[in-house]
Amino acid sequence: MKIKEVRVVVTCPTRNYVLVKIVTDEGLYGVGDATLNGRELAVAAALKEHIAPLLLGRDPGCIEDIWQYLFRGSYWRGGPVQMTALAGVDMALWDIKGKAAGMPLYSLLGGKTRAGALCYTHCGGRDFKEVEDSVRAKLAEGFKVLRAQVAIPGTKGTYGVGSGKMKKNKNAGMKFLEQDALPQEEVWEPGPYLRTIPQLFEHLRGALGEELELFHDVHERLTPIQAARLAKELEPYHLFFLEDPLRPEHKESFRVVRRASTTPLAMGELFHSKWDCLPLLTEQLIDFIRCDLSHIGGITEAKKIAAIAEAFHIQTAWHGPGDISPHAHAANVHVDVSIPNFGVQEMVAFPEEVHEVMPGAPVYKDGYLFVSDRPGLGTDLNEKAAKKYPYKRGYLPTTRRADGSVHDW
Ligand code: GCO
Ligand code: MG
Repeated sequence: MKIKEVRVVVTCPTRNYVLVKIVTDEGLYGVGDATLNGRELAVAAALKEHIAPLLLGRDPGCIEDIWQYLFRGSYWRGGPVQMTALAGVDMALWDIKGKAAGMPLYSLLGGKTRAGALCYTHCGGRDFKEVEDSVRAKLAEGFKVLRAQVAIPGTKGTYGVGSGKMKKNKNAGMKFLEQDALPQEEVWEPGPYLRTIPQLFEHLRGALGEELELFHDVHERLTPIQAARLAKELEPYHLFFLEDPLRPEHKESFRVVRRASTTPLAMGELFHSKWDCLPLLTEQLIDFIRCDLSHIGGITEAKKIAAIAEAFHIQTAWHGPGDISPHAHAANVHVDVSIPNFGVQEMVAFPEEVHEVMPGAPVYKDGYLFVSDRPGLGTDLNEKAAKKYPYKRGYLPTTRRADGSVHDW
């Protein structure tokens, strides 16, 4: 079997997605996710201009060799754009391998270690009561693990509570990306944030008890000593984990947070390779590794990261936001259900437009996600439907401190 064609599809069914479709001379094809929120066309160009010509005529079954060829063979390796492009290719190749073997991906990866993947969803609100109501509603839907975010008094826009530059579609009630919107600017200060979050969890535990699993996403905003203070003050509320407390660049700083508390720590959505993860794993500075399969070069790299983590008693919690496609979500769950050290899986409920363009997303039932037994990833791409939703330039929000200086969003 040989690779005959590499197609790159950019589509915006409410938000932008980049898909790689690899077609073989035997008619089999695979589709992978190469979406990088806010920089979609950079990845599409890398794929079309630089990577596709390198794939034509190759055996799609040699996934590891193609991975090494695209990563090491290019000399200029790594980074979000290239690792997202590589992820798209990698997922498409695994999809083809599964289809050629007549096996679902989880079976190729060693077979099921569990029936479904325990998953979490997001709960946000303008005040503690709204967050509590949101948690209650999700508990009623069967969720067992919940992420809680709340608006911070005196700030403008809070991560995980608002929804970025999206406008409501009157007919569907869905939010769509605005055409050519520029980044929304939010204002954030550590003082009010650090005072509010422990109070939020005090409220939630008081109202809802100890049974449910709760956690919080810091979104890489704190300094090491601030993160240490937050982790310590959250100890009485027994979080499932504290997500991404520090920026991805200074991994050694996790030692400061680790020493200060027993709150479990999770990190990784901004990492791009196993080497980014290494010090946190080998020093056991975190409890959950939560890379994004679409930004680390796909399933091949995820399997290796999971294996290294297993040796250090660390579980996986792969990134699963709405800005990566159902193909990536399916890849997440195939890995989740086939490795021994799976922890939890982030999930989103995709709008109808996404299902129309990319059918086959994992199915949610009573707190767990399930993938189908169809060969490969079990997802597909409806190229005709994709054309109905042309690309719209869009950005993630940016954050400034009260004095106007740029801060991490
Ligand atoms: C999460 C993430 C996302 C990111 C988004 C950026 O935990 O789900 O933090 O919401 O902000 O993927 O593109
Ligand atoms: Mg996050």
